[in-house]
Amino acid sequence: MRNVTVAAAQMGPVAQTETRAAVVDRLIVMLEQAAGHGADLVVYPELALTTFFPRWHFEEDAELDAYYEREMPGPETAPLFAKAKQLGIGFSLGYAELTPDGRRFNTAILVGPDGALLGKYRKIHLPGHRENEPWRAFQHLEKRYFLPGNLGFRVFDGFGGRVGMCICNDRRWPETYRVMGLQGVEMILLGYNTPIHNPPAPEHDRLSWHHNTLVMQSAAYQNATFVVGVAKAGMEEGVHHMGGTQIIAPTGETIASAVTEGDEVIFAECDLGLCKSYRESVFAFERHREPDAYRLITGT
Ligand code: ING
Repeated sequence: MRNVTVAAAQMGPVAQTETRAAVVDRLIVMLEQAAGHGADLVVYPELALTTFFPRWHFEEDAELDAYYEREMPGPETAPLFAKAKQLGIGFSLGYAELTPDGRRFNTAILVGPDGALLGKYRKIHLPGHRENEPWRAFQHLEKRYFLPGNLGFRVFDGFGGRVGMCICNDRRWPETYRVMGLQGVEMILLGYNTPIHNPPAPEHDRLSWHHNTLVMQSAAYQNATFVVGVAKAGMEEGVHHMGGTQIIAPTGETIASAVTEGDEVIFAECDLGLCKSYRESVFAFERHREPDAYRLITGT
């Protein structure tokens, strides 16, 4: 038994005017709740420190820069790192990263219970569009505000197992999970900000929850891994983001679900050993996969 007690810390809306300090206070409240349940690891959403700013078109970079972190931890996020280390709890956190040489990424980090940085991921699948499209009820300008991630899909040793990360739209692409599956991942952590309404395809809106669960459950089963999906939810600056935060076992079953669209911590005690039952039978990759037949995907 290699048990990891994981806490999925769903967030409600973050207002445009909400300060980093106020948001960090909310994250710390959920961290302390998680400690009360004996959590080893807390998973926060994508872009957890700010409102989902890609919904707007900014003319000036100066206005845009306000949403990015130049250092992590920085003065405003240090209290979260300190509290987590004091409580002996690891966490993953999504934020907008501005590198010293001016590159912008949609980033997530994994921090161990001792405060050490275990891993970093930069979002690879950037949805939406690059130019302002005024016909939309709201924009989705991730292709304008971020570069595609340059760190690949990696798996890190931590919490007694193999832990990977991805971000939001990445969860809709099966390749995301298989690349980590081939590295022996046992738990994939992902945060998301998902508007229920998708302007180019409103006929999909009613299926938002179905699609959210479908992609994560199938990935967990097909790659013999736990998947932890954590929303920033609720009506945020006039845009309704779905909740749907859940913890999924390698069986493909959801074993914990959020029931609100606000700040809500859900828990599951995950025996990473459960992955073996699938990894050594139906999904024994080395015995059953046929890479020569997949060349159209790999482009090799
Ligand atoms: N958000 C959305 C997501 O992939 C989206 C984009 C919304 C895709 C609605 C499809 C339908 O969950 C982010 N941030 O990637």
